[in-house]
Parts: sequence; C-alpha cells; structure tokens
Amino acid sequence: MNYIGKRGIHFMKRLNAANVPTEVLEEGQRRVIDASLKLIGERVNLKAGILRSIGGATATPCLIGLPLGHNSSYLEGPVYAPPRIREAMWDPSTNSTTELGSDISDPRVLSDVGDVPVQELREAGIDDHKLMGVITDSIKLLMDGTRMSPLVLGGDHSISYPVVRAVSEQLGGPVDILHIDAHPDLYDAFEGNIYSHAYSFARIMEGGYARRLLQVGIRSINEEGRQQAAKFGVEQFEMRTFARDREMLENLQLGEGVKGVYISVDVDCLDPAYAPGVSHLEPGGLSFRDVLNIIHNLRGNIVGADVVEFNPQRDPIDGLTAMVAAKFVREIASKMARIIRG
Ligand SMILES: [Mn+2]
Repeated sequence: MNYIGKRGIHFMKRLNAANVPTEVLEEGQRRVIDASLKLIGERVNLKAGILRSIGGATATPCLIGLPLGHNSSYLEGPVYAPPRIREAMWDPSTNSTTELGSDISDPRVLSDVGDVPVQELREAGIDDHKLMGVITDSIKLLMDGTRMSPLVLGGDHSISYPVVRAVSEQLGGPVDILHIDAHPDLYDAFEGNIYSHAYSFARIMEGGYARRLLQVGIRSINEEGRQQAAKFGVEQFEMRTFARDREMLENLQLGEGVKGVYISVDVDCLDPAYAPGVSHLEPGGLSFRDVLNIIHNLRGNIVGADVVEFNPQRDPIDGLTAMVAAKFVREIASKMARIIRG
C-alpha cells in the first residue's frame, strides 16, 4: 500500500492505509475511474451529437485538457495550464479567426469535452499506471465512433505517451510524429519514474506507436539522448543546424502509409524571449513564426496533437505565454479541421 502514499496527494498521504482494507480502496477507486470515464463519455456523446446534427464536418479537432504536472523533473506548474490556455483562446483582445482563415467559434472547426479530472483521480489515491490508463481510455472515447480527433491541452510532457498510445491503438497502427521541443524526452528511466516527462517518447517508440519520430528545436541533449535517438531511429533536427534544415522542415509531408500525423508541441521549443512561461528555460530556440511556418506548411492528415509544458506559474508578463500556447492550439485546430464547404 506504500505506493498510494507516494503517488496520492493530501488525503491519501495522511491516511494510515494499513487500517483500511484493500478492497475498500480498490472498489472506491474503481468507481471514481468509472465515473470519470462516464463524464468524458457523455461530453463526447453531446459534442459528437451536435456535430452530426450540424453536418458538414469530416474531421473536427476536440480539446481535452490534462491538468497533470507531477511527472515533471523540476516544476509542476503545467498542472494549471489547461484553463489558462482556454481563457487565452477566447480572449476578447483578439478575434476567433485563425491565420489560415477558419473560425474556431464554429463547432465544426473546434469542439471541447473539458478536462480529465486528473487531480481528483490522484486525490483518490489512484497510481500513475492506472491514471495513464484513464487518459488513454478517455482519448479513445473521444475518437470512438466520432469524427473528432484529440487536441490535447497539457500538462507536462508525460501525457504524450498515453495520448499517442490511444490514437495509435484506436486507429489500428502507428503514426508519424512531429515533435517540436528543446528536449528529446527520450531518457530510458529518468530519476526512476518511468512516466517522467523526460521519458515519454522512449515509451512511445518502445510501444511501436510511431513509425517516424521527427524532433525539431533540440538544443538540450546529452549522450544518452543521442544514443536513445540512434536506438529508436529518431530523426533529430537540432537548433545549431536549423538555418540549414529550415527549408526542408517548412515543406514536410508526413503520415503517408501510416495512420496519420501526430503533432506534439512543447512550448519550450520556443526561445524564452517568446515564451518565458515554461519550467525549463533554454536559450537559442525557435521563434513563434518558425514553428508556425513548419505547422502551416505541413502536408498530412493530422490525427491528434498536444500543446504541453506551459507553466502559468512562470508566466511573468501578464499572460504572454498563455497567448502563445493558445495560438499554437488555434492554428493546429485550423490545420486539423476538415469542413465540406458549400
Ligand atoms: Mn521540453
């Protein structure tokens, strides 16, 4: 029962679990998990029903928030990010039309099923293994029998593993991944936590969920990161050679012959000048426009995406990084949406 003490928060930490029968805890936790999935499932039913009624959409990205920060190696602020990103997405200082010309207030362009209650699940003492299972199951519910694809609001980067696993399993095969980040997140077992945010892409590759993994913006990598990349056949594009790689990266075509493309954007891919609200400040990064050019010009069927590692507790200039994360989400939504016009 010790793991509950380690992984749970507040209440479970104080609980003398030795006096509580295992059945009581496990039955209660099972019901909390069922209730969480039931709520996500009903939100999905509602939004998918609305989309069917309106008609005219063949693919609609759907927001799902994963307020999870405890798998960070450093700060846990990304737990607070999803509501701040939503707030910035609908900020009245800007309008709802993306640069690519779609209107995110059109439910065919963007839907939303709310957040998975990650902290409520943790408060019930549910361990990370089961929590990652709930995330995977929630994403599958979002995709099952709908024309919606997950557009995930992180959260630290550990969430990419259960999300990509869900997308790949639901679609029945691997995807290509465009991963934009200062870090490769390929460690074998960072600080012993197999679900660490520094480990997520190693788990994805081990699971066979990706055919190609392209990492762009890399500028904090050690020998283990390079060895792991070689082991998994990861294509790494480092910042020090970005000027040379730019033209190729702005003309990517991915996902052909597999189930599609998954995009994972770690906000710390950007130079801290553009996005100071992250846990790991790594100078020498991409500009916002660099990243947008890569995403806007990408050719391929985008079947899922996440924007992770925004840390509101480190956002010093009144919501700047929140707006940056929100604009990534808006522009990716615009790329994912498929509407029959006419
Ligand atoms: Mn990173």
